Amino acid sequence: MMDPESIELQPVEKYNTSYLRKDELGRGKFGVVFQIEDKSTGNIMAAKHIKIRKEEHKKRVKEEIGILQNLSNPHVIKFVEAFENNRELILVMEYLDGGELFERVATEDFNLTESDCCLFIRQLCRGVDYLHSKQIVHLDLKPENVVCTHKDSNSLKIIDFGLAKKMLPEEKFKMMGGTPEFVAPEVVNYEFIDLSTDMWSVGVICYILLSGYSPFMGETDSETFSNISSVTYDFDEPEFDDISTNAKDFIRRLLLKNPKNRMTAKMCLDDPWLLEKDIGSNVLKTDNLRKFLARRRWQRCGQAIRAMKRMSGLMLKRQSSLSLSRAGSNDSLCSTPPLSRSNSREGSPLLERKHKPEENDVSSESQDQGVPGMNQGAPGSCRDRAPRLNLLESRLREELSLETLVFRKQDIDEKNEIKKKEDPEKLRN
Ligand code: PIT
Repeated sequence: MMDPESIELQPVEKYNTSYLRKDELGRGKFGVVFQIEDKSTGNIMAAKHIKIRKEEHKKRVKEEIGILQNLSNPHVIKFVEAFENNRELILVMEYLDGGELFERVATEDFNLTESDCCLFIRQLCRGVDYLHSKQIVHLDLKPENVVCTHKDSNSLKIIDFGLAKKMLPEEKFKMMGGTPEFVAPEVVNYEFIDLSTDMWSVGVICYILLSGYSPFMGETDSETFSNISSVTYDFDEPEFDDISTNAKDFIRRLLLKNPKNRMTAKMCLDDPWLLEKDIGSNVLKTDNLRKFLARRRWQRCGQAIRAMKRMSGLMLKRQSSLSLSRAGSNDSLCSTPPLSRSNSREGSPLLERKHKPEENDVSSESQDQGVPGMNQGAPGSCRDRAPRLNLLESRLREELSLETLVFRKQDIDEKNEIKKKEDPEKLRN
């Protein structure tokens, strides 16, 4: 792969003259994806707009472009071209109009069977096998990043290479990131990762597709991390009664703590389940899957609330330092409205968990950075409220697109605490 620094991109002016921006398709890590139209051909494409604040971030996006440029596979999104100016990078890609896989199969009129699940997971494994053959690890495989190519076809593609990495020979690499429910034990434990890290996520996606349950989901992120690290999951839910043993074995061969023991994508393609040997033919109930999707949407709201809290905390901090320098001014009262305590883990009434159902009010706020004095603001006169709110709004918009969480150190520490209590010996190893 090229050195990311040396990737030369076209100017954004050219993008503006060549394409017409249409609907927003979604928000992913660090960017907003729009549907666009090529003015000269009328072709519809997708464009990811990424705001750049730091040089370091630009380098990362160029690394993503470097990866995308070299990919060509029926199960991986096609990259077309990219543009840049000082503030923004724009990635133009093919347009996939089938929507997220899970959204599609969870509709009432889609009669999902195990055979359909095989078809989808096989395509996912083909895409992953292709990436892995190029030593590329995706690192953010989750249901939202598996998209159907057309409304009336069942073919799918992998999107969002925002965390992807080309593994260089001999290079050891650790990461902290991804979405808690889908990350592998080695990510949670900040150990070395490799291609097999993606295979864990394939196992999680498969488990959810078949049952609508998220195998490691806990009440808090720490609990989720703890379940992942101890590989605490089962097939006890009644939804698994009609699922074939081959399907469960397939998942069991992926959800293994030791990455070396997991099946590779190639091995998956030869697995009896993916070859559709002895699989169930029942129509699967997708009520849980619909709940899962509702919860995922809700989680994004929860993130929005936390983002707002963080932002208003920041605003307050700035405000108080300003008001200190303007002693006597009433400006310190100019804050965004205090946000009420939003409790519960992303707060969803639809929370569908597998473990520890007894507590239902564990506030994720307790894990948030405290915002001293946040609720002490009172309405007051404020000369510069408008520009501040604009700043807040634009920062928020960016924060809201952070679907992929960057783990909080507290969660990991808390998880280790739980582990220590459970098995003090294990933690020492
Ligand atoms: C589509 C349709 C759609 C989403 C996308 C493309 C997103 C693609 C994408 C996003 C990324 C990335 C690569 C591809 O790195 O619903 O045609 O963040």
